[in-house]
Amino acid sequence: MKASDLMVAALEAEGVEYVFAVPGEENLDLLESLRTSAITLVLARHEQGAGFMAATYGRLTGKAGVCLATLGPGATNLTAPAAYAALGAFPLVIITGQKPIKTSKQAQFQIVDVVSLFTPLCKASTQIVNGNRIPSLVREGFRLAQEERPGAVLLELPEDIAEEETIEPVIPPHYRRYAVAGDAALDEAAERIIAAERPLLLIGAGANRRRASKALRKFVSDTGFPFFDTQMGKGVVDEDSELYLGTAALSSGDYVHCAIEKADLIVNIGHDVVEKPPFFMEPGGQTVIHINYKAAEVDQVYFPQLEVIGDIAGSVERLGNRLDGKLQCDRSYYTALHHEIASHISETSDDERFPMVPQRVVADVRSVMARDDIVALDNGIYKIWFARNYIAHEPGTILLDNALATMGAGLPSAMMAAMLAPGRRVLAVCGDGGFMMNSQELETAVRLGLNLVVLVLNDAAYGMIRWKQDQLGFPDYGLTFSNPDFVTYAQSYGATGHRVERSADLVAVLNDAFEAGGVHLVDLPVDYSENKKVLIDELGAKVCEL
Ligand SMILES: Cc1ncc(C[n+]2csc(CCOP(=O)(O)OP(=O)(O)O)c2C)c(N)n1
Repeated sequence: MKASDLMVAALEAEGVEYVFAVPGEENLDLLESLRTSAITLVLARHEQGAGFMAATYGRLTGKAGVCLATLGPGATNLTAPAAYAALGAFPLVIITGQKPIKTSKQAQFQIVDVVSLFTPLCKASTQIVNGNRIPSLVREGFRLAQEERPGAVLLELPEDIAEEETIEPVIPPHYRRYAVAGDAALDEAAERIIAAERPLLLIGAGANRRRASKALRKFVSDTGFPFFDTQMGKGVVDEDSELYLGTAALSSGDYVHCAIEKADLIVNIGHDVVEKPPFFMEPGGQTVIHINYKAAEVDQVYFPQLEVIGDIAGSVERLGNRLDGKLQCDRSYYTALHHEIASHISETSDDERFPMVPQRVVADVRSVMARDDIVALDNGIYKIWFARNYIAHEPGTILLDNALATMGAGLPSAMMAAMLAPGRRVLAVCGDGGFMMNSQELETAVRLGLNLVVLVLNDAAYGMIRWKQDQLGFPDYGLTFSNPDFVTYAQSYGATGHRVERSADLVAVLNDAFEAGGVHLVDLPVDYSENKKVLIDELGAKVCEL
C-alpha cells in the first residue's frame, strides 16, 4: 500500500471524522489519499483556523482532532493551535508535510526544522522516515494526544515517504481504562474532609473531560458540598444551585475569594496549574487535597498536602461513599455569600445604558441560550464577565480558554461546536480585536453551511490591555483602532450582518438570528466603564463579613 494511503487508513482506524487543513504541495499525496477515504476534509482559510477547530474537536469529544498543513510557513502558523492544545489539554494530532528527505533539489527553500520547533509544544514531535513506521507512529501519536493529560502531537510526513510503498498493517486502538486511586489515599482524604469545619470543593478543567460530570453531580448532591469552579470547570456541576459560590475569574479579591478565605480545607477536583490560578495558596493557609488523573505540579501558588491520583469519576464515587452523611460543613456563611453574590450579579443585568454594559450583555445572552446551548469565547475583558456572571448548567456549554488564553480561537472553536451540535444554538463571543484575528473563517463557516451567531463586542480597542494600562496608572496610549463596517463585512462573506442600536434590541436580534439559521454577525457597541467600577472599585471595597 502507498504510504499516504496507509496514513489515511491509520487515521480511519482511529475513528477520525475530519481533517482540518490548508494543504500545500508537500501534502498532495495525502490529500489524494483523503479524497477516496471516509474522512471529511474541512478546508480552512488560515492554518490557525484549521488548528483551533481541530483542537476544539478534541476538547469536545475527547478524541484527537486532526489538522494538516504544509512545511515551513504552513507549519509555523500551527504553533498557536499546538500551544492552545498543549496548555488547554485538548487532544490534537498535527500532520505537516516536508520536502523529500532522501534526495532533494530544493536546497533549503521553505525548510525550517519543524520537528524541533514543535518539540516544546507537543507531547511528541516526530518525522516519519519510513512508511512502514506509519501504523505504530499514528497509534502512538493518538494514544499520547488523548491520554491524560491530553495535548498535541506532531507527525511530519515528507513528500518522498508519502509516496513510498509499505507492507505494514494498521494497528487498531484498543480498549483501556484509567487506573483507580488507592484506598489509603481515599481514606485519608475522607478523614480530613470529615474533620474540617468549612470544607469547600473546587471543580477544574480536568473534571470537564472524560465524563466525570455525572459522578461529580451525584457527589455534590449526596454530600451537599459547597463548591466553586475554575473557568474551564464551568458547567461540570450545574451552577444553578445554592451550593455554588462562583467561578474564579480572577485569582484573588473577588466575592468567591471570601468563601476561599473562610475555608479550612479545599478539595480540588481536576484543576491543574496550567489554568490561571483560581486562588493563591499561602504557607499556613488552607489544606488542599488534589484529586486528579495526574500528580500536582508544584508551584509557588499550589502545593497540595494530599493527593488522590487516578480516574476522577472513580475517585469521586468512592470518596462519596466514604463521606456518606458525615460531612460536617458549617454552611451558614456559604449560603449567605451565595445570595450576596447572586444579588451583585443581577444588579446591573437590566441596565439600559447604550453602548451596553457587560453585565447586561451576559444576562441577555443567558436568556436566549437554552441549558445545553453553547457559548464559545475568544479572549478579552468580556471573558471575566462571562466567567463570573454566566450560569452554566451543563459541561461543555461555555468554552473558555483560560490556559493559553489566545485571541483568535473564539470563532473557529464556535464553528467546531456548531458542526458537532447542529441542533443546538451556538454563539461565538469575540472582542473586535480577537474576532479580526481569524475573521476570514467566516467564509469557511458559510461554505460549511453552519448555523452560528457571532457576537462582536465593539469598543474599537484592545480593551483588556487598555483596562490594565489604566489600572497601572499609565496614560491611555497605543491600544485603540478603527473597525471595518461589520455588517457589510459579514455580508461580503455571504453571512448576515446586524448592528444593535439599543440595549432593548439585543435579545430579539439574537433570537431572530438563531431562528433564521445560517451564519450571522451581530455588531454590539459595549461600554467598558463597568470594568473599573466593579472589578476594581467595588471589589476593592467589598467586605467579606456578611
Ligand atoms: C494572540 C494574542 N495576542 C495578544 C494577546 C494579549 N491580549 C489579551 S486580551 C487582548 C485585547 C483583546 O481585545 P479585544 O479582542 O478587542 O477584546 P476586549 O478586551 O476589547 O473586549 C490582548 C491584546 C492574547 N491574549 N492573544
